Order: sequence, then structure tokens, then C-alpha cells
Amino acid sequence: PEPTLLADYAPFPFTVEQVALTFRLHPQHTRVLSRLSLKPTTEGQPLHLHGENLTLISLSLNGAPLPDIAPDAEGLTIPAALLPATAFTLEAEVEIAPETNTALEGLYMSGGIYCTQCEAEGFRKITFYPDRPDVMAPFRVRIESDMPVLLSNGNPAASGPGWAEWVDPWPKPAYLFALVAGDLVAHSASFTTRSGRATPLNIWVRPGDEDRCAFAMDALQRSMAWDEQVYGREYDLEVFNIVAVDDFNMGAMENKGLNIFNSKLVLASADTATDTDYERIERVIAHEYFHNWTGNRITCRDWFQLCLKEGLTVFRDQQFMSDMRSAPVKRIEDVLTLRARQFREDMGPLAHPVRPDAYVEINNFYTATIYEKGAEVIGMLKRLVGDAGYKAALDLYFDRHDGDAATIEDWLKVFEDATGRDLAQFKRWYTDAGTPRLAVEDDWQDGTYTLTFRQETPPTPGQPDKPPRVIPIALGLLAPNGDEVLPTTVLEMTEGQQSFRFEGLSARPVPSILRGFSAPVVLDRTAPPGERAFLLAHDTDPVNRWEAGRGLAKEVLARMVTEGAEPAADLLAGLEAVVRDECLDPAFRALCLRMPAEDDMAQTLHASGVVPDPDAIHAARKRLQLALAQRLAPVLPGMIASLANNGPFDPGAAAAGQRALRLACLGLLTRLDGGEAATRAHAQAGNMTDSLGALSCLLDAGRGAAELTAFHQRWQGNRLVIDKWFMVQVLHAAPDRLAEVATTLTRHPDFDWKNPNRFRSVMGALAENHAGFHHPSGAGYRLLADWLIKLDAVNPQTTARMSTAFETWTRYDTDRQAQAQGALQSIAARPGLSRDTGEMVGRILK
Ligand code: B3K
Ligand code: ZN
Repeated sequence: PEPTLLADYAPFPFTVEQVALTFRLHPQHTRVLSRLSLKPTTEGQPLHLHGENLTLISLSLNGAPLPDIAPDAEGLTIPAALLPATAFTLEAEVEIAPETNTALEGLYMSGGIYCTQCEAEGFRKITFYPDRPDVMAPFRVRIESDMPVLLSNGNPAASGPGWAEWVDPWPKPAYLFALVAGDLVAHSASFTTRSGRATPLNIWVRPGDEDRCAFAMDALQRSMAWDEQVYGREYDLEVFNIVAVDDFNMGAMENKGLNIFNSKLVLASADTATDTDYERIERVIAHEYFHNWTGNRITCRDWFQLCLKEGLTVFRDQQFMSDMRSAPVKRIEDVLTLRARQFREDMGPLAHPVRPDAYVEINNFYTATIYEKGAEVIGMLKRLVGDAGYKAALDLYFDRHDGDAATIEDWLKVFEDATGRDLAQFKRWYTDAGTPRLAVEDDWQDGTYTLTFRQETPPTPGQPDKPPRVIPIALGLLAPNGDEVLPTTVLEMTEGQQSFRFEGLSARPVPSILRGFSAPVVLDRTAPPGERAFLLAHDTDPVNRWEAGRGLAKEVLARMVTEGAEPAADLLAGLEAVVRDECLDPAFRALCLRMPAEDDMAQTLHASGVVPDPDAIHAARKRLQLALAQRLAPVLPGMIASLANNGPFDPGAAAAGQRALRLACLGLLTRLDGGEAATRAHAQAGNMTDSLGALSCLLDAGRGAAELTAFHQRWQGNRLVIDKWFMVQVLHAAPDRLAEVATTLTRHPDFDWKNPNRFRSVMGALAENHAGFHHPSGAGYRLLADWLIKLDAVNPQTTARMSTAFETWTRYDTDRQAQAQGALQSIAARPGLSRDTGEMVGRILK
């Protein structure tokens, strides 16, 4: 298939003044009637409407039938000669079958509930329409069905037995359309906006799930208040509805006034959800709500501008989370995710700019680069223009572009106009792919300290040469006694190589570079011996303090892998000091104790020119954990006991931090006692975090069989918890046994592979078990490839997304490469492979 190009953008030659839809719902024979009020904006243009897999029943223009127009595979075209020069009405009736829609895009059914997913291009599977984000129109929707609850976007207009009508006054693109019909119950509350409008809030779930909605509701209310306080954005409809469904390709969707969520991002109770689940729910509830302004009121002109709404909304949800929880801990978690997902993507065959300029299937571009790097770029902008500049620019953005389908050029222009800054060079962050590497050298002479930086961005597909970018480098300097002699200062690097001088210092300082992770770059610094340990002990910037420990751990692990070195004493001593320091936030201490992931080590080794050996990395990481456990042995039991909380469950950040530190200690103790303490902890666990945490320890120690059986029995019928039961076994399987464990699980009667959550809980976890997935036998690669082939026939979107497990295949030795390549080729060769998966596998193999 031919790619779509940014350069080919042309406006739609009609406006849609009004959309009226009627749905007569039926599992196999849903009828959709549409009445579009259209007006040409350019003379003599044909009318192209998108439409896929629609059975056309009737079509008429201003009431006159158009019997000769037949749709093709992409939609229908009405020649200019048949169109009036002024406003006209086009009516169509189509038939669709939601029950057999396993791709979960368009109108489909999940557990007996009708629901929709239209972003990016799913609306064309519902009716004929200009399915592009720059066509915005007010919608009126009538639903006819005997389901008890009938929902669509906007405000409820009228209803009666078997029908309901909704009116959305805000013009919107079709990708924000939503409809839900089902046997649902609401957990309800309300929010009074700052101008005094009491707005009912409903979270709709299946009967029986309503007692697990309180946390999501609380997160929603906090999000609404925060967006008013921090961004001045108020909610704009008479009601806000959220619906949870079990079958969903991703996390959630920001449909106007009717967000639809994967149930795992709504439902939570102490005994069924972990702290990580709670945190994710809070973040995603906020994210989708924040889209109401950044995405819905101001949308994207075309899908190349996706980061306009996603990067900004991620940035906003990150700000929200750091206000709700610990800001440094949140930043560290974001840095971990960025490196694990976006840096990985940027270093491989799937690298693309934050604003791409070509795609085959747009669903393949909902990536860590668009989302996470898109947010980082905004963080850099904010750092460069300052808080006041950022606020002025955002106020101007909402003011100038409310109701628009905007571009990255529009976005940068508001910053230029509000702050007077020229952002021409900054724009490269949007147009150029790749993670810059920042090399740094320092020099000390006669009281002057000089830092010299050199930036270089490796080539990425289609972009061999990269000019220098502007990089904000937040820097602090510490005196040898740990005093801060230069508080955090932002250096603006604009050249390929650039020096910064600091005068009047009485001793050679220790630099703390890239504080708060001020730019998404790889810092290449060969730190002098002792520097990282010093920063781990003294840095006043918590993110860099953590980063020092992390950098040290990576250095030590790399030496253990490549030279067979021993775990270094300075790392163990530094970590011990952090762990024992009761002034430090337990969540922060837990993060320091977490060793770099195996995939992260493989990425680091590969970037430094070493072919990573997954088995050696796995073994070294275990040895390092054992050494750390031995070092901490005297304190572990005491810490585990003192961090226990027997009071009622509190999902807040402080209590979650204590649980995280306690489980980190339990993990280490398991290395010493073979799982004795974990067995007790599992038996006593009063919540899912502790239960699953202890179970993970047991599986790592080669135990836990009885606990697994009991766990399954207790949670049978609770889909979300059973997902965890599958996942934990795969994540913690010994590398040699992974393929066998996963294969056995796929034969379990509960392995409902058409459910994306369940599929990911086995196949996603398979790819996350680094040494197991990259087992030299190739069994991991083959197992995943076989299942991706199978899933592609029913759900291309989830298949394509999961194929990214293979994006690192060229990092490894030639034997592994041959195995991975063979697996990828078996997917590529599959007759009838979807466009989604075909594009991904093609790019990965290139
Ligand atoms: N906008 C949706 C993602 C849609 C993905 C389409 N394949 C969720 C979000 O980012 O909030
Ligand atoms: Zn989003």
C-alpha cells in the first residue's frame, strides 16, 4: 500500500454543517442512517466519503435516490456533476455487524455491550463520512435498542422506552464519536465547575463491578479541579460519562463527553488491584479528561500532528501526577519508561520523528515517540521559555485555536508570539528522529571549571544526517564536601560542540549534569572513579541522585558481563546508605534498589558497541542482586517488619511507597532464604500489591506452585485478576522454561486469546522476559510469531503493536538474529496479512 504523506495535505472541499445519525442496534444487522448537511467550499469538486465494510442500503441527495453510486473498498465518490453548488443534504443507510467485529474498531460488542472505538479511522466502519480530523461538525444521535442504557456524546436530549437521543453542541471530528448500549450500572457523583455548574459524573460498568469505581471517580474529580486551577480549563457539557469495557485494544479513549475505558484502567479495589494499577488508573483518567481541551476543543489538522494532542496531554497528565504524588519519584518513573520504550524505539528500525511525515497505517504511530517524547519536547520548551512564558503561550493557544484543527506550526507560533523567542532550531525536535548523544568533558584550571559538550544524533531510517538541536542542560555544581556551589542552572546548547565556563571556584567541583533529566538525550560521560558514588550520596537533585546510582549499577553490571568483574563495593555501600536513610522517601529508596532491567542493559551494551548476551546479563543481574542482598542482610528483616501496615488499605503515594520498599526488601531477602519470608508474606498479604509481590518472589525462587493454584481458585471469574495470574507466571518463568510455561498457559481454558488484555498477559509478558524471549533456541521468537499470525486474522491493531517485541532483533548475535529473522519472515510471508502488521514487520525487517 502507498504511504500517506504530510506533504500531500489538502483541505476537504466541503464543510459538514450538521450530522444526524440513527442507530437501530442489532448484533448482526445494525442499521445506521445518516443525514449529512454539506456545503461546498470550492467549486466543482467531487465528494469523497470514507467507508469500509459497509453494506449500502440506500443513498439519496436532497431526497432524490442515487442508485448508480456504488462504494469501492475505501468508500464512495459522488461526481461533481451530480452535486449542487450550494448546501445540500446527503442521506445514507448502511448495515453493519457489530457482533462479528473482532478487530475492536468501529462499532463492536464486548461482553454483550455495544461500544465504539473510532480513533484513528474507525468511524468509516460505521457510516460513509469524511473520516479525517479536520472535518468538524455538531452531531445529533438517536439510538434505538432495548438495551437499558443508551449513551452517546454530548448532552441527553430526549428518551423513551427503547430509544434515546443525544446532542453534542461542540463541533467535533468523527474520531471522537462514541456510542454505548448495554446492561450497565453507574457509579455516580458530581462536580461543580468553577462557574458553578453542577455536572453529574457517571462511571458505567457491568452489574457487580460498581463497588470498584470509587478510586477512578475520585481521580476524575481531582482531574477536573486541577485543570481549572492549573490551566484555567472548565468542563463544557451537562454530563460526563465514562464506560468500562473488557475488550479494548488500548487503555482508553477520550470521546467527547463519553470516555470509553479498558476496564483494567477503571476498576480497582485493595484486594484486586496493585499500586501500579491504581497509579495507572489515576493517570489515564486524568489523561482522557485533559483531552477534552487538548485534543477535543483543539484537535489535530491531520494525523501527522498527533503529538499536538498526545504529547501535550501526556505532559499535562505528568504534571498532574507529580502534583498529586511525589514529583521526583514521578519524574524517575517517567524517565524509566522513556528509556525503556522510546529510546529503544528511537535506536531501532521503527525510529520516527515526533511529527512523522509518512505512514501506511496511522494506528501504528501511537508510539512512545509520539506520546512520551512528544511530552519531553514540551517539557524542554517549558524549561526554555520559563513557567511564565509557558503559561502565556498556553493561554494564547486556547484563545487562538479553540475550535480549530491545528498543527505543530500553530503550536510553536503561539510560543513565539507569547515569548518573542525564535523556535526555528527547536522545531528539529519535531522533525528529526533519533536520540541525541551528549558527550561531555571537563577541565579545571586556575579556579575556572569548563564543561565541553558535543552532541551527535545517530542516523535513523530515512534521515542520515542530523543538524545540531537546541538542548537545555540543567546543571548544578557540588563542592568536594557536598555543598552546592552552583544551584540548578539551565545551559542552552545550540551548537554541535559548545563550552561553558564557571569562574571563581575554590576547588574542582563535581558536576551534576542534566538534572531532572532536562532533555531526552543519552549522556555519554566517562565519570572519574568515585564521581557517581559521590553524587549518589550528595546530589541535591533527587532525580540525578537516583541517576547516579543507576549509572553506577549499569557500569558495574556491564563490567560483570563483559569482564566477569565482581559486584563493586562502592555501589553496594552507596545503595546501603540510601536504603538506611530514613529521611528519604520510601518510594525513592525502592527505586534506587531496583536494578536496571535486562533489556535496558542490552540496550546500553549495544549502544557502546558490545553485542549483548541475554544469558550473561540475566546471570550478572542475579549475582548483583545476591551481593546486594548479602550486604543488606542485617537490615532486611527489620525493614520488612517495620514497613508492614496492618491498617486499612490506603492507595495514596506514601503508603504505596512503603509497600514498594518492603517488597524490594522481600525480593532481596528471597535471594538469601530461598522464599521462606515470601511464603509468610504471601499468606499474610491483605491486598493485591502484597499478594502479587510475594508471589513474584516465590516464583523467582522456583516455588509458589500451591500459591498459584490457590490464587486461581480464589479469583476465578475476575478477569482482571486472572490476567495477573497468567502474567506473573510468564514474567517470572526461568528463561530455559519460558516457552514451555507460556505454551502450557495458552492451552489453559481461561486463555481467551481474542481478549487483548488476556493475550497481552501471556504474549506481552513473554517478550518482557528478556533472557527467555531471546533464548538461543529461538523458541520464544517462534511462539510469539505463531500467535501473532493467529491474532492478525482477528485483530490487526493489537497484533501490529505487539510485533514491536522484535524491534531490537539486530542487537543480538548472529545466531539469535537468524532465529528472529526467520520468525519475522514467517509473519511477513503470511497470505492475507493485515496492512497494520505488514507495515510493522516490513519496517522491522528492513
Ligand atoms: N487517543 C487514544 C488512542 C487512540 C489509539 C488509536 N489506535 C487514547 C489516548 O491517547 O488518550
Ligand atoms: Zn491521549
